[in-house]
Amino acid sequence: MKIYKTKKGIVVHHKSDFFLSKEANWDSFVNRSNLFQVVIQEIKNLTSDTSLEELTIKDVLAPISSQEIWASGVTYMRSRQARMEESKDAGSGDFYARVYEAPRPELFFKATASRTVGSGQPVRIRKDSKWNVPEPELTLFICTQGTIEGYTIGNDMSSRDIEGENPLYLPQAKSYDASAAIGPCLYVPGSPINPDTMIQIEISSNGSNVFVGEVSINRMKRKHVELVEYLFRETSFPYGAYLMTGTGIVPPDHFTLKAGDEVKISIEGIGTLINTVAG
Ligand code: DO4
Ligand code: MG
Repeated sequence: MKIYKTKKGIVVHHKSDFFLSKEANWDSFVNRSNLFQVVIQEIKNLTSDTSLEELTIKDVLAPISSQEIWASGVTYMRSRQARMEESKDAGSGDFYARVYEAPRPELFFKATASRTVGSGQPVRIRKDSKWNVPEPELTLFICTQGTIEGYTIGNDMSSRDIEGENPLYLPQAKSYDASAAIGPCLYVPGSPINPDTMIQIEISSNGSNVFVGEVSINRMKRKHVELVEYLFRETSFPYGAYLMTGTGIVPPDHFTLKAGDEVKISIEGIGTLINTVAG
């Protein structure tokens, strides 16, 4: 099942049918435990509407209202290696090796809805940064009770020169206007996502591919429930929360995004998140 936040309201796509929910409030609709089961019951009382099938990219909004987006770091070997390399002059490479092995994961606050864009909307790079990359990440949706109810695609836009200069600059490298993209929908499969699910990224500049990459989520060092357990330990989320699970794909060091580039991130079962870098 896929749940879309659209300009027309909340649209549920299940099997080949599309339904417009009677509930218009995103927070109340998604923040429920056993989301798959409760929505299955609700759509039994709705009539499917084929016109909703024509939802264009312009009608789809980021699947977020009052939820906070958090992110996990250094959960894949590729991220550990890239962070150690970028921060070696700051003498902080060792911290990344340590957090990769430590019981406690790296978790950081990424964005609220006001700094988040959906598919089809521009992401931004900071004007005071010269080295910027997208980070394609499977993103969990967790309800207030702490259970994983769904998934979306996340782009954790990152300024590598800022985080590499000093790890204490991480919040500035990660959190600024339009630094997070999620979408195109909230995918609610009703059971945990297949561990062999692939994440793919394609970056194009002036119509030509400049970077492609892929990784399976089974390459992640930590379990999803382990990340969620730490996130919810001493923090409550009255509207539920999103948690980006870290990147396993980092472009080579000479690569940086520039205005006009298009970033396409696809995750099997969820769809494709498409964003252009703002000028
Ligand atoms: O520690 C820096 C950020 C790590 C991160 O965002 C990732 O691994 O995806
Ligand atoms: Mg990341």
